[in-house]
Amino acid sequence: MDHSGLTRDQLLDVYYHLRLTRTLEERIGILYRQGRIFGGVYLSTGQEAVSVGAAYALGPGDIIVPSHRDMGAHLLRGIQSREILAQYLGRVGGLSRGRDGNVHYGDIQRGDVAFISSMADGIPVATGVALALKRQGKGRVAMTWFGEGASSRGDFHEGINLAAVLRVPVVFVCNNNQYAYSTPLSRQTRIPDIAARAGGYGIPGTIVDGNDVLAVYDTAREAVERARRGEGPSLIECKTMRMRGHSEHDDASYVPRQLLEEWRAKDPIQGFEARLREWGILDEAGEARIAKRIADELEAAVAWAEASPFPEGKDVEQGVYST
Ligand SMILES: Cc1ncc(C[n+]2csc(CCOP(=O)(O)OP(=O)(O)O)c2C)c(N)n1
Ligand SMILES: [Mg+2]
Repeated sequence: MDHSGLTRDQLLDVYYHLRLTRTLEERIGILYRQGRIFGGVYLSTGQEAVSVGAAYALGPGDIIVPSHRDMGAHLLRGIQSREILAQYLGRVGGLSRGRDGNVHYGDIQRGDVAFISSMADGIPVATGVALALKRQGKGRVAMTWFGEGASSRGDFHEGINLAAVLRVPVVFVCNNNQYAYSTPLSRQTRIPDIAARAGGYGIPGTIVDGNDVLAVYDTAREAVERARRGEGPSLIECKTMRMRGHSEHDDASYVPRQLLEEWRAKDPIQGFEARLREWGILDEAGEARIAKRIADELEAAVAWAEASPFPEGKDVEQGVYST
């Protein structure tokens, strides 16, 4: 059986990151419903394999430009769950040091470019990052994530076209979760596959089962290797489903229940767990150990975040202007 060339420890690490992503986001959802979070909360529940699988294909020197549903990518880049919780709680310990109450965070030191809220604007930014990396000539690559809705915006087309023409080392990962807020795919584009858009720019476009973490990893690894070889960008379309509302204030009542049930049966974490068990890599005790490790980590993380103070008014300009 092919395990994507990953060792047993790496496979368990992938599993840990999938579960950490889900559990951390569930915790954030609870904090939101308790009224303790200031901004909106956009979860990746049911599509965690897109950010985890793709980010797992990166090396330490690579740079990510995630979007609002890519918690797994932040975690794999070394952002700590406690920093993310402090971010959502608006505390000084958060990545924007209390200046933002949700998703606009990253850390350039760790190769994580903060999310830009304007949909698809991460694409030209990732192209610029990749141009800088190409000029450095060290074989580093950039990877960016966005939704299928974002792929109908101008920045997507201009950014990908420029990346293709300049042959810069960037991987474009589209999470096609069927909805852009309340708009289903069929009402925002006539094409069924976002990957087809790659053809318009002369780059490879691949469709992958976005709920199969190893399939996402395999496809991303190929695209990353191609970029490292100097062969330019690729577009990967991960077919998945948004299992929550657009944000936690939205009950997604406009999404057919039947569709959600179909996708619930294809849950990426349960599916991967079943395979790990089949391969003899995970058993009940191992699963319980990982669950406990995550629960303990998040307990400590929430306590750490809550102990972190709110920012002081006098520091509001700190880090805002270039000095
Ligand atoms: C230019 C722009 N238009 C509208 C919005 C409001 N908005 C935020 S997320 C979103 C939907 C995005 O859908 P998609 O790209 O499919 O990503 P998903 O949320 O499904 O992951 C919209 C319309 C925005 N942030 N930026
Ligand atoms: Mg979408």
